[in-house]
Amino acid sequence: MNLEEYLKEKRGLIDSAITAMIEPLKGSSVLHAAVSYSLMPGGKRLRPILMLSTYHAIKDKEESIIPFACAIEMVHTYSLIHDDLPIVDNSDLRRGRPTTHKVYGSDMALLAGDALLSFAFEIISNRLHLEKFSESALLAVIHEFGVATGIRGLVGGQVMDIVAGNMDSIDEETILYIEEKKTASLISLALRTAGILGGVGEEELKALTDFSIEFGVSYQIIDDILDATSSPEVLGKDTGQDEKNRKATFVALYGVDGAKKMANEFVQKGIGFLSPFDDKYKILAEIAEYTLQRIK
Ligand code: GRG
Repeated sequence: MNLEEYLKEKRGLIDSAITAMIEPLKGSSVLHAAVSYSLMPGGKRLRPILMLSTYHAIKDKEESIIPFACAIEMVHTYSLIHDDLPIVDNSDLRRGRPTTHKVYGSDMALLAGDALLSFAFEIISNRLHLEKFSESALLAVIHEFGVATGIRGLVGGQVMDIVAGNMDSIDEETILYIEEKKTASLISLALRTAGILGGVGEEELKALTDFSIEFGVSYQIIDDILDATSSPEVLGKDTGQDEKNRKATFVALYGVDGAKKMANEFVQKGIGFLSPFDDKYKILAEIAEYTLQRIK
């Protein structure tokens, strides 16, 4: 199976699991409709695929981690819904369709995002997971979700993203802080969840974390490059948003070519952290390399 087929198969797995998970919420009519519209058919499912792939590399199976992979996609989708709102980036298009607030209104979009974040915690804290994982591993993962999505992660990064947009000048340190927090946090959460539930040692968990931070920063740089160079028809979302919102990005600081070079360097540095494990995490390196093709 080549990488594209692999990614497609894993996307299908995540899509089916998410569909089954949101089915019981149907009673909440408008909310279910807004949540379901935001989640399905969905995007690339990168974060859940990274989680499944990492866990599979460790345990040679993936079934028991699927709910956690769906939970991370719910967190990610919540962040996109809120990020698109008129009071934030004010975007009209996402994943090839009108944004959630364009269809359901800002009030429902806000609530759908809130509901998805809470739902993620409901899913990962289900006591049924105790049949597969230890109490301490599960508690650690719930804590990781809290840290990665909160002040020291996603929300903290987004706050700095907004603050930096109003600053007169931007520097590399500020941009790195934003990209590590708002984007690498969730990518790191995907790998760390797999590592913790897969029972890897401290050193291996650190290597997975180091890889994921470098890759996460690169993934955001790629997103910023595409925002400057691609089109809504190709990307399925609004472009030119960063310039419009005066975002602090490496594209703004070093130009498109400079940012491309950086995206490549971050991926290569990240892959280097996996080298002590030979081919064990080859799939992660392949996925990281594959994302660079978007800016070739
Ligand atoms: C300010 C109220 C308020 C909310 C903001 C926390 C938050 C909500 C946003 C976090 C920042 C954010 C949206 C980062 C996005 C990073 C990113 C690269 C998104 C695109 O990811 P892809 O390409 O998307 O994986 P798909 O659609 O494929 O899932």
